[in-house]
Amino acid sequence: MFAKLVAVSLLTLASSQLMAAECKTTIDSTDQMTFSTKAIEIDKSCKTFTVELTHSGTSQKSVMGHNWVLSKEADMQPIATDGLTAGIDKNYLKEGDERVIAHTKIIGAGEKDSVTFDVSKLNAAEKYGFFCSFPGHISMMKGTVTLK
Ligand SMILES: [Cu+2]
Repeated sequence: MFAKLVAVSLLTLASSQLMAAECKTTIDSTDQMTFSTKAIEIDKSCKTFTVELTHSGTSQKSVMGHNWVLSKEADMQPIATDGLTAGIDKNYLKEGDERVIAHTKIIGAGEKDSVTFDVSKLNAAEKYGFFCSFPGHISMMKGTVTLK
């Protein structure tokens, strides 16, 4: 009887923690070639995670466009390099690049886009990062993604 009560209250606790986890975040990008955050933490209890990208600048996307791309940390620069020639219509990403875990489209001032991905694609032992693949932006526009 006691054990059953404990099990029930543990279940209740677990589900309230699930509900408490924030499984989405909003990131702003600017005319100064910056993201509003350098680090994203994803709670392991999230089944999916959503990133909404906004652009608070005044430049159109052909001039100062930004996207949000998620990959393993080691794949970030190679993905950006391979995306250089893809063009803005392909979001400066090589078509079918399997190293890309998730990405938004390239947006300009006043626009927004969001992407939702399965958290099960991430492994706690691996290092992940995010960046903008617009040519030249990865040097300033990047950060870490941690599963915790
Ligand atoms: Cu950018």
